[in-house]
Amino acid sequence: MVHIIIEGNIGVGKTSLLEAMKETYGSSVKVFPEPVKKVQCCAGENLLSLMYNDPKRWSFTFQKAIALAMMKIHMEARKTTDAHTVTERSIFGTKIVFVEHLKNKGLITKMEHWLLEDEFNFYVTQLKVNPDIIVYLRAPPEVCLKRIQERGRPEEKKITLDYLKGLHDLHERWLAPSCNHCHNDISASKNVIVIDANQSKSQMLTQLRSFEEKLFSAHL
Ligand code: DGT
Repeated sequence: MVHIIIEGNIGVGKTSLLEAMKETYGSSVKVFPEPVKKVQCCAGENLLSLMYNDPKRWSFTFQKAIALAMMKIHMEARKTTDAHTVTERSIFGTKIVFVEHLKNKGLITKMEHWLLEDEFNFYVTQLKVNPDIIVYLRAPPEVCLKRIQERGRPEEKKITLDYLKGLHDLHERWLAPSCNHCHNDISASKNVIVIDANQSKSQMLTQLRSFEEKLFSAHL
């Protein structure tokens, strides 16, 4: 069985693709949506909202919560033996994109960064999270911003184009095939399928289906 992860910027359409895969492949795939609901209601508070309103105060707490929630999903996916698994985001994206961005912007301290890295290294080396393939949904940050504004999650009102550009660049460094920096990280040594997400949900699915053979035989 293959463990697939879906990565891409905020608002790019990961949830839509996940739903389309569920409809298309039925019980042969088990999908694991993002853990964002867990941070929208965390010990009675909305951690997603706190993080966007005061990133310096809450980003470290947020990353801890997301990392643990992600790991629970990875562990659950690993236990699945009767279906391919598809998870929305991964512990790798958490570290390589979000934690890196927070460090670059000075929104976490050096010590907080160290703690998050230490935790990540433990998770990946000791608990052996091992995805087979990454599907990278790629769209211009302007398109992602438009979709975020259209869906209108109240917590996300403060998301700026600049923020999305920063996240986009980190995704590109990690997963875009033409980039010299990619494939230099533990997870990016895996197979990557790049999907043009500047398209409708059905067109994204059509693109993905053209990679079916690679997708479902990816054992590295
Ligand atoms: P989609 O289906 O591609 O539109 O994806 P979204 O935007 O529904 O889901 P996602 O995972 O990109 O993000 C949900 C919210 O949580 C969004 O406001 C970004 C935030 N988020 C998720 N993971 C992280 C993280 O590790 N760090 C930070 N700072 N924010 C994160």
